[in-house]
Amino acid sequence: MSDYDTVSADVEHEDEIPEDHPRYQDLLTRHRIEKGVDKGITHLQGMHAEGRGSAFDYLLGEETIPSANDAERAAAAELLLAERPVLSINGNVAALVPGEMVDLADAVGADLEVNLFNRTPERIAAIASHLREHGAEEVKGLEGDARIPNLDHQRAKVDADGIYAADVVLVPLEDGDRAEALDEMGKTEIVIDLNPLSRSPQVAEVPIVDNIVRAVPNMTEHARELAGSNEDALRTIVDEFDRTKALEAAESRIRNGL
Ligand code: PTJ
Repeated sequence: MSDYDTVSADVEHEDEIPEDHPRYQDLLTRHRIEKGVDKGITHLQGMHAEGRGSAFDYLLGEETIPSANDAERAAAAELLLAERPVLSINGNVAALVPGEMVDLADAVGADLEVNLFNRTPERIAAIASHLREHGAEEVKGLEGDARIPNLDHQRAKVDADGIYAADVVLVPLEDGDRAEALDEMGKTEIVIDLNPLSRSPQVAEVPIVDNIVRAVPNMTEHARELAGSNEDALRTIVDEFDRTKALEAAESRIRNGL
């Protein structure tokens, strides 16, 4: 019998998932993605992305490993130092952590921008109103009046006064091409991705190999704790973070359980 057999597949509300289930967090995450698809927020491809993420998380031990915690602290410092920080929201992020992204934006003074791989006006509007239901006051991404250079199709569209003008961008669960194109624009990128070998964390200044449901609340906690720190102290946290070591530590945990 697998761990999943004890929970019915057609759970209506997430409160029905027993919190003492050994795979509680994974079941909750799957449920939120399914609901996101039902609501027109999450693309069907988001289910595949979730499946991949879930497999990596299983191998990580479904916990925030120490190097990921260091990355989350460095990311919080980087966002606090930024002049124009933006948190990018796609269909998976909106389904999994809408209120948590609003809290993080509030803690670091960042804008929220909907930025989709599979961009349609309907999904943009659905995600923006979902974020507003979770407390967001302003949501960018509806204009799409600028383009990320060297990237084709709709996924290059961003707001001129949002991601296009940002100095630091958080891009969770991101497609590798866009992460590379943002990197080429000179943005400081913070990426959350459970696959340390994916191109997005590989190009990020701060790669966070952790489940977004754990990473974002932890970044907010770090940001609130660091909020009173001066610029030098924040800069030291950023400078002391070693992105190569963090990626190696995550890969080693996944491959060897170490
Ligand atoms: O909503 P859209 O149209 O912008 O599309 C969003 C998806 C996620 C479908 C799109 O960006 C996509 O196809 O992304 P990829 O190329 O599948 O990359 C998603 C990455 O996120 C993969 O490397 C997964 O391992 C990782 N991932 C999935 N779920 C989580 C995750 N990382 C952290 N936390 C998760 N819960």
